[in-house]
Amino acid sequence: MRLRRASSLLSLLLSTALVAVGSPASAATKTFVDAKGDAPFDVDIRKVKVVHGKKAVRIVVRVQDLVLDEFGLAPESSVFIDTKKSKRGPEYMVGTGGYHAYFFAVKNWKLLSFPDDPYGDITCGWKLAESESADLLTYQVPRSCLGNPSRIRVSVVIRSYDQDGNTVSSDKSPAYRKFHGWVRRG
Ligand SMILES: [Ca+2]
Repeated sequence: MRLRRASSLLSLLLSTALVAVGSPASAATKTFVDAKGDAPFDVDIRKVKVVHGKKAVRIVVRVQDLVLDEFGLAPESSVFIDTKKSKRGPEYMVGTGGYHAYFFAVKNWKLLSFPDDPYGDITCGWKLAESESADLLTYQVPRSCLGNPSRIRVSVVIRSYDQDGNTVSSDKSPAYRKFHGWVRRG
């Protein structure tokens, strides 16, 4: 499932890149730089790019040296998406972990299962692509999955674990339970 999502996103990204050349104003984009060396290289977040287009939100996370395991999976990652300033914390999370990619509703920074989807596989068309060679994790979520917000902001966490499931290291961008700036719909 993951691989199919990844390959379809790749082809989507390629076609989007070609289209974007002719319509640079179609999405609002902000890039946030994260400190280098504040975490071990395999979880060290360097950049978080948020592209808020008319139909989808794309979050591209660059890690200093992304290492995928034998299953082609990155360390655990969480992209928390805030859509309502009036409600505490983010409303959604898209991420990876436990050999799985998932999309959850969130309340007070805690993951909520959608009623029909306890494993976060809600099928609203979100996608994930991981590139070890480019050190990029790319998450794409249709705006309709997010309640069509006028603006969003994100908080990113990447963790690695030892064999017992204990957190070995992590990087949080911009910081624990803090968000980068708002990005309005382009
Ligand atoms: Ca960092």
